[in-house]
Amino acid sequence: MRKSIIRTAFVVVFCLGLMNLVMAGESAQGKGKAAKDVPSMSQEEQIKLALSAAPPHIAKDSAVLVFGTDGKLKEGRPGTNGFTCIPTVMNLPDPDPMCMDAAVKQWWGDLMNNAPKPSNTVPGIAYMARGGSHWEKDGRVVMKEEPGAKIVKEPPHWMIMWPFDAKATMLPAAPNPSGAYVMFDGTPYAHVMVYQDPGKMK
Ligand SMILES: [Cu+2]
Repeated sequence: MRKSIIRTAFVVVFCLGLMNLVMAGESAQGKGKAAKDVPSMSQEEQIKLALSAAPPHIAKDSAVLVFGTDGKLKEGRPGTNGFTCIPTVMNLPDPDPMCMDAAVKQWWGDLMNNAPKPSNTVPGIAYMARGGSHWEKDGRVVMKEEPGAKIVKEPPHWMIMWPFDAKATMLPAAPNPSGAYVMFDGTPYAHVMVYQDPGKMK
């Protein structure tokens, strides 16, 4: 009797363990699918791509995060200037690397963790010299993929991560020929987009 209870317990624990493994494998696969191209690159390729987001004088001393085989970001190399570069933001086929200061790293981490609002206490700066993409629905920029939303490309730009309000600042709330707008206007993750090529900054 005692023995069979122990055996049953063992089988249950073993099966739960297997289930966890399978689930971990599935979620890693899900992430891998969205991030297919970049995480399959070598560490050196990912570092090179990440650093292409910032002007050379910033890139040369920046830390870099790269995707490990588990699809999660890990340290690719340390830095000394307070900036961190990642090889992709949205994991779309078009490369969209970003270099960010400490405040944006915090902002970005909060966004990735679905925090209700960013916790950076000072405005942050981020560079996307290769450009990027956003989701757009009915002419409005939306934060996430949703039914009816399409991907729209962004030219090379840099950003100020601080919850500016389009009405209060009188800045546009959508991309326009002036080259500046408040992205995610009306949300805690609002920030100013500046269509100016960081690659030309010195
Ligand atoms: Cu933006």
